[in-house]
Amino acid sequence: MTMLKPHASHWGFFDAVVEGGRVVGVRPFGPDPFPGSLIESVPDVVHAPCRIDRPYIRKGWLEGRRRGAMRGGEPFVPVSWDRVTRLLAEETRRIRTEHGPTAIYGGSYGWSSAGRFHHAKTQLQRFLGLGGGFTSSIHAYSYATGQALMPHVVGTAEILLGRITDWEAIARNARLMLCFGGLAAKNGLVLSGGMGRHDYLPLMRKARAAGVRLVSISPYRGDTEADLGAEWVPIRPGTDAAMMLAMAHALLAEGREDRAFLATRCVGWERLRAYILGETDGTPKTPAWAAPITGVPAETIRRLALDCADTPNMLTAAWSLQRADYGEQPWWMLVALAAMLGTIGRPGQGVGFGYGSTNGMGTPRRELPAVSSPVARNPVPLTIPVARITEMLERPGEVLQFNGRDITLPDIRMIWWAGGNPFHHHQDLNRLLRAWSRPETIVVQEPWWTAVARHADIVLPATTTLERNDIAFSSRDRFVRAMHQAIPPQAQARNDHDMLADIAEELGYRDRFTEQRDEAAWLRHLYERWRQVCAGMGFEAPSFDRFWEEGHVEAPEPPPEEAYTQFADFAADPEEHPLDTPSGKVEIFSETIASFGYDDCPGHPVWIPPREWLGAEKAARFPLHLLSYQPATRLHGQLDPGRVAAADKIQGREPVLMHPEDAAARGLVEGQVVRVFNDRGACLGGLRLDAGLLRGVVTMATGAWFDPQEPGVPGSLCVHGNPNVLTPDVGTSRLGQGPSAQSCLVEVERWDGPLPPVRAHLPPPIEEPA
Ligand SMILES: Nc1nc2c(c(=O)[nH]1)N[C@H]1C(S)=C(S)[C@@H](COP(=O)(O)OP(=O)(O)OC[C@H]3O[C@@H](n4cnc5c(=O)[nH]c(N)nc54)[C@H](O)[C@@H]3O)O[C@H]1N2
Ligand SMILES: Nc1nc2c(c(=O)[nH]1)N[C@H]1C(S)=C(S)[C@@H](COP(=O)(O)OP(=O)(O)OC[C@H]3O[C@@H](n4cnc5c(=O)[nH]c(N)nc54)[C@H](O)[C@@H]3O)O[C@H]1N2
Ligand SMILES: [Mo]
Repeated sequence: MTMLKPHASHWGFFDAVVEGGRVVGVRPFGPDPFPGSLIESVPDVVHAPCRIDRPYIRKGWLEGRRRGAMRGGEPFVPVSWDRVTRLLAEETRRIRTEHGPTAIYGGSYGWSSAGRFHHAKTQLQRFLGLGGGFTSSIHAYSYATGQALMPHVVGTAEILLGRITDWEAIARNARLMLCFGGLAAKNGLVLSGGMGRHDYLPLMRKARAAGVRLVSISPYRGDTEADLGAEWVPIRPGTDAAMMLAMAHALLAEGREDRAFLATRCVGWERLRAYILGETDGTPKTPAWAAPITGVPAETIRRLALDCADTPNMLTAAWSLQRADYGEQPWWMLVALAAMLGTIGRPGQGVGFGYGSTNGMGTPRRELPAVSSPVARNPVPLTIPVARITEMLERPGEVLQFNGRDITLPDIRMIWWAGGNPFHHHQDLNRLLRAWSRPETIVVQEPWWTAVARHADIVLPATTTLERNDIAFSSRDRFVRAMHQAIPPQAQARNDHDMLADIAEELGYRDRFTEQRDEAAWLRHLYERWRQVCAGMGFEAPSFDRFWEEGHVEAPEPPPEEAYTQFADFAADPEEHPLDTPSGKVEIFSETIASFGYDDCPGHPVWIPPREWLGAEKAARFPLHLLSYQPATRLHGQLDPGRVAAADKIQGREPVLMHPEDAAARGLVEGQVVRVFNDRGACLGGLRLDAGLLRGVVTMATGAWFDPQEPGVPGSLCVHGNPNVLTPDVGTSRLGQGPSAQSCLVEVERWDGPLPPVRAHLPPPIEEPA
């Protein structure tokens, strides 16, 4: 018998087609205009051979090789749920007693799954918080730098993660949109929490049809869909701040800056102006100065600046620009440019970040409350910038400077991860692997044998979303989805909530953790709480039972005349609606940031050459700039074992995109396996030629599962193509301490050796007990 089960994922809503207890297919969600192909991988991954079937413990851990043990290379031994539950309760108690709660790292960064109740990280942090606390992380890999910076500049991080000026307002009012980093269509395939509609491309097309001229300033032509007809301005990676400064110079030279806006709605303009004109450092930031840095002709820079002065416009930059050395600078300078143009808060104009970074950015919507599990208070006040994890493990007791604070790094004895994969997301994996040897115990909850599970001591098999009931919700989408359980838990997998509830029971706080609700009671509770708040906001949502039966709730679309422009109130009346900055205005110069005394992020935007870029000395040895961007065929590491990702690989390896002339210069040909390397590591990839790349730039998507040829040995070749063996692990600056993966130089050569097998999608060696 065939059954259809309403379901949802970060890559969209769908119905699961179930036959004989297996998910055999998917049907896209009816109202979705552009469902995308990622859902097609769902049946493959749910029933993949690399599902974790039982709880496991690393053999060496059982034999006492804990602190100092190099993880990832040893077999695992299966254990029963009973035993592992008791053992984890004891271990958690012991670590807390001997070393205090800060010795447990529970930052657990990662996307988990779309369901809001069974959200693994939320469940884990609730468990650890109620149990006595843990060291946590702050900010997201996506935009950590912006999260630290923007509150100083415009008083809020909403300009990058919240309700930004919507596409409706842009289509109606703007006639030019400058997109640093383009508007990559692949990025709109996903939304954290899932979505009923992939509105991303349709909204861009609508703006284009309304007459908005799009300019994509990016090293890669493919960053904007061909049918959007965008002009392509190729730029060297990491140099956007220089181009923006030169645009500012061009505006100044023609007297086109909006003096009234700068005087009444900004502070610190005079300081930046002096820098642009070269009064403070002897270097005027002219277009001719920027041309050799950026590779963009001076005349193009000048013309674009003047076009902005002549035409109602929106400025945007991809989130990727700040995942780079000194990533604060291009974003801050983009705000300063919009301030010079006086566009901030004008209908459909100004500046916003991430229109090209995920579905839902700029989608017209009404504010809705969130459906979410309650978080528990963490009694430990210690949070580490999310991308400083290796440093935290390497330097216990030492001080890390961050956004005006001095953080004393804790001595971590236990790491516990649920719903994230540092061996996917973190930079310089060989360095992480060494630091990862320091704790005594590492616990990972995972449905699959991902790289983080393989590098754990204690592995708990989690169900996938198809094996439980849940509710999907995203604040950037109008739909709420009922996620019906489609199949029974596979093998001995259990959901994250239940496994933690049992450990909490051993530790004596089960009822505080569960609040004495089971799954069904939780879903009803979370929904009803949401429904009540909605009612207060004028939206009458149906009862839980009706919602569950119908499969989704749709909140009405706002009428077009409600098109939203961010900062409109402020622009209209800055006295009545000041920004939440110290001055109440846009801080082109920030006294607060200047007072930190960071030379890597001074008081106003500047050009600082990245540590790694095509203009660096190091480029003599590693002459190619590697951009490791988001994958079109999966979500990070998720869905990598599925058919969509598999179809894109070349001889089973992640594609490396290269300009045909760069390939010819190295004697390389399309479809060949290549070795990508630098001083930090090496991986294999499959060569794909693309004349839409700036010469000297190569790209690899993230997400091919880390597959070291010799597991557990730092520096080993990744045979599958995970670019994070190559990327540097250094904070953007002491202000943001964000990841700087995009500042990465490499070389590429032919791989002549025998082709090592990819084993990442098979279970690791397992030893049955005698
Ligand atoms: N070089 C480079 N690196 C990058 C980036 C880049 O641009 N370049 N981008 C960065 C960015 S922006 C991000 S957001 C990160 C993403 O990094 P992550 O969010 O860590 O990546 P995911 O692969 O989504 O990890 C989620 C994990 O949760 C697991 N999971 C799914 N459902 C469940 C569940 O129900 N229970 C449990 N216990 N686990 C579950 C999945 O199997 C998966 O392993 O990567 C970052 N890394
Ligand atoms: N399909 C799919 N979509 C995703 C994700 C996924 O895993 N799969 N992940 C989601 C997540 S977690 C996030 S945070 C967002 C990230 O969203 P983004 O950060 O916007 O995505 P990226 O693909 O890393 O980068 C977009 C483009 O920026 C360009 N770029 C890189 N460096 C520079 C530079 O220095 N200057 C200029 N001008 N351009 C540059 C690159 O050509 C790249 O293609 O994507 C989300 N969308
Ligand atoms: Mo992200």
